[in-house]
Amino acid sequence: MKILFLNGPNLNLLGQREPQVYGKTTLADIESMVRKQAAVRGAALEFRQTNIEGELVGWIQSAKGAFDVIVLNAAAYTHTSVALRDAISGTGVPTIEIHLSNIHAREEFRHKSLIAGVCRGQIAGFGSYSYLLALEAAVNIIETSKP
Ligand code: CA2
Repeated sequence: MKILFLNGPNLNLLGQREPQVYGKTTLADIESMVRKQAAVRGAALEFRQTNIEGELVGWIQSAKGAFDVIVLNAAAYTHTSVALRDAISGTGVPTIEIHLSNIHAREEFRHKSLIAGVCRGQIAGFGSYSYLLALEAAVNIIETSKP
Protein backbone atom coordinates (compact mmCIF):
# COMPACT_ATOMS: atom_id res chain seq x y z
CA MET A 1 0.00 0.00 0.00
CA LYS A 2 1.62 3.22 -1.14
CA ILE A 3 -0.04 6.54 -0.44
CA LEU A 4 1.13 9.94 -1.66
CA PHE A 5 0.21 12.95 0.50
CA LEU A 6 0.51 16.25 -1.41
CA ASN A 7 0.20 19.69 0.15
CA GLY A 8 -0.14 22.94 -1.75
CA PRO A 9 0.77 26.59 -1.26
CA ASN A 10 1.31 28.17 2.14
CA LEU A 11 0.70 24.95 4.06
CA ASN A 12 4.39 25.19 5.06
CA LEU A 13 3.25 28.11 7.26
CA LEU A 14 0.91 25.96 9.35
CA GLY A 15 1.40 26.46 13.06
CA GLN A 16 3.47 29.59 12.46
CA ARG A 17 0.88 32.11 11.17
CA GLU A 18 -2.92 32.57 11.61
CA PRO A 19 -3.28 29.96 14.41
CA GLN A 20 -6.86 31.22 14.96
CA VAL A 21 -7.81 29.86 11.51
CA TYR A 22 -5.51 26.88 11.01
CA GLY A 23 -4.44 25.91 14.54
CA LYS A 24 -1.03 25.50 16.13
CA THR A 25 -0.09 22.17 14.59
CA THR A 26 2.69 22.33 12.01
CA LEU A 27 2.79 20.35 8.78
CA ALA A 28 5.71 18.36 10.24
CA ASP A 29 3.50 17.48 13.26
CA ILE A 30 0.77 16.31 10.86
CA GLU A 31 3.26 14.25 8.88
CA SER A 32 4.53 12.43 11.98
CA MET A 33 0.96 11.78 13.18
CA VAL A 34 0.03 10.32 9.78
CA ARG A 35 3.26 8.28 9.64
CA LYS A 36 2.48 6.68 13.02
CA GLN A 37 -0.98 5.63 11.91
CA ALA A 38 0.27 4.49 8.49
CA ALA A 39 2.71 2.14 10.27
CA VAL A 40 -0.22 0.64 12.20
CA ARG A 41 -2.09 0.17 8.92
CA GLY A 42 0.93 -1.26 7.10
CA ALA A 43 0.96 1.55 4.56
CA ALA A 44 4.02 3.27 3.12
CA LEU A 45 3.73 6.97 2.51
CA GLU A 46 5.36 9.95 0.90
CA PHE A 47 4.53 13.38 2.26
CA ARG A 48 5.34 16.48 0.20
CA GLN A 49 4.60 20.20 0.12
CA THR A 50 5.15 22.80 -2.58
CA ASN A 51 4.09 26.36 -3.29
CA ILE A 52 4.34 25.74 -7.04
CA GLU A 53 1.28 24.62 -9.04
CA GLY A 54 3.35 22.96 -11.78
CA GLU A 55 5.22 20.88 -9.23
CA LEU A 56 1.92 19.49 -7.93
CA VAL A 57 0.92 18.71 -11.53
CA GLY A 58 4.22 16.86 -12.08
CA TRP A 59 3.89 14.87 -8.86
CA ILE A 60 0.31 13.86 -9.73
CA GLN A 61 1.36 12.78 -13.23
CA SER A 62 4.24 10.65 -11.96
CA ALA A 63 2.12 8.98 -9.26
CA LYS A 64 0.78 6.54 -11.89
CA GLY A 65 2.29 3.11 -11.24
CA ALA A 66 4.16 4.38 -8.17
CA PHE A 67 1.30 5.05 -5.70
CA ASP A 68 -2.08 3.44 -5.07
CA VAL A 69 -3.84 6.57 -3.80
CA ILE A 70 -3.12 10.31 -3.71
CA VAL A 71 -4.32 12.43 -0.77
CA LEU A 72 -4.33 16.05 -1.89
CA ASN A 73 -4.67 19.28 0.06
CA ALA A 74 -4.38 21.59 -2.92
CA ALA A 75 -4.90 24.63 -0.63
CA ALA A 76 -5.76 27.76 -2.67
CA TYR A 77 -5.28 25.89 -5.99
CA THR A 78 -8.40 23.91 -5.05
CA HIS A 79 -10.46 26.92 -6.08
CA THR A 80 -8.52 28.00 -9.18
CA SER A 81 -6.68 25.19 -10.91
CA VAL A 82 -8.00 23.52 -14.06
CA ALA A 83 -4.45 22.18 -14.49
CA LEU A 84 -4.70 20.19 -11.25
CA ARG A 85 -8.13 18.89 -12.20
CA ASP A 86 -6.82 17.73 -15.58
CA ALA A 87 -3.75 16.12 -13.95
CA ILE A 88 -5.95 14.17 -11.50
CA SER A 89 -8.30 12.89 -14.20
CA GLY A 90 -5.33 12.17 -16.50
CA THR A 91 -3.34 10.11 -14.02
CA GLY A 92 -6.20 7.80 -13.11
CA VAL A 93 -4.82 7.30 -9.57
CA PRO A 94 -7.70 7.54 -7.06
CA THR A 95 -7.38 10.92 -5.35
CA ILE A 96 -8.89 12.10 -2.07
CA GLU A 97 -9.40 15.85 -1.66
CA ILE A 98 -8.77 17.10 1.87
CA HIS A 99 -8.90 20.37 3.79
CA LEU A 100 -8.19 21.34 7.35
CA SER A 101 -11.02 23.85 7.41
CA ASN A 102 -14.63 23.43 6.30
CA ILE A 103 -14.33 25.28 2.99
CA HIS A 104 -18.16 25.32 2.66
CA ALA A 105 -18.51 27.33 5.88
CA ARG A 106 -15.98 29.98 4.84
CA GLU A 107 -15.89 32.74 2.21
CA GLU A 108 -18.01 32.15 -0.92
CA PHE A 109 -14.93 31.82 -3.17
CA ARG A 110 -13.81 28.78 -1.14
CA HIS A 111 -17.11 26.95 -1.62
CA LYS A 112 -16.20 25.94 -5.17
CA SER A 113 -13.63 23.19 -5.64
CA LEU A 114 -12.47 22.70 -9.23
CA ILE A 115 -10.98 19.31 -8.30
CA ALA A 116 -13.92 17.78 -6.36
CA GLY A 117 -15.57 16.32 -9.48
CA VAL A 118 -12.51 14.23 -10.38
CA CYS A 119 -11.71 13.09 -6.81
CA ARG A 120 -13.06 9.98 -5.10
CA GLY A 121 -14.32 12.10 -2.23
CA GLN A 122 -13.72 15.15 -0.11
CA ILE A 123 -12.82 15.44 3.60
CA ALA A 124 -12.97 18.95 5.07
CA GLY A 125 -13.29 20.65 8.41
CA PHE A 126 -11.60 18.32 10.88
CA GLY A 127 -8.31 20.15 11.25
CA SER A 128 -5.28 17.88 11.25
CA TYR A 129 -7.64 14.92 11.85
CA SER A 130 -8.74 15.35 8.19
CA TYR A 131 -5.37 13.78 7.29
CA LEU A 132 -6.01 10.70 9.47
CA LEU A 133 -9.51 10.32 8.03
CA ALA A 134 -7.99 10.50 4.56
CA LEU A 135 -5.45 7.82 5.46
CA GLU A 136 -8.30 5.50 6.57
CA ALA A 137 -10.22 6.26 3.35
CA ALA A 138 -7.09 5.58 1.28
CA VAL A 139 -6.50 2.22 2.99
CA ASN A 140 -10.16 1.35 2.40
CA ILE A 141 -9.90 2.20 -1.31
CA ILE A 142 -6.83 -0.02 -1.66
CA GLU A 143 -8.24 -2.94 0.35
CA THR A 144 -11.59 -2.94 -1.44
CA SER A 145 -9.97 -2.77 -4.88
CA LYS A 146 -7.87 -5.92 -4.32
CA PRO A 147 -8.94 -8.79 -6.59
O1 CA2 B 1 -8.52 24.27 4.88
C1 CA2 B 1 -7.62 23.93 4.10
O2 CA2 B 1 -6.91 22.94 4.25
C2 CA2 B 1 -7.32 24.82 2.89
O3 CA2 B 1 -6.93 23.98 1.80
C3 CA2 B 1 -6.18 25.73 3.32
C4 CA2 B 1 -5.80 26.76 2.24
C5 CA2 B 1 -7.05 27.52 1.78
O4 CA2 B 1 -6.70 28.39 0.71
C6 CA2 B 1 -8.16 26.58 1.33
O5 CA2 B 1 -9.29 27.36 0.97
C7 CA2 B 1 -8.53 25.63 2.44
C8 CA2 B 1 -4.82 27.77 2.83
C9 CA2 B 1 -3.54 27.15 3.31
C10 CA2 B 1 -2.70 28.25 3.86
O6 CA2 B 1 -2.35 27.94 5.19
C11 CA2 B 1 -1.85 28.94 5.95
C12 CA2 B 1 -1.38 28.57 7.18
C13 CA2 B 1 -0.89 29.50 8.02
C14 CA2 B 1 -0.84 30.85 7.64
C15 CA2 B 1 -1.31 31.23 6.41
C16 CA2 B 1 -1.82 30.25 5.55
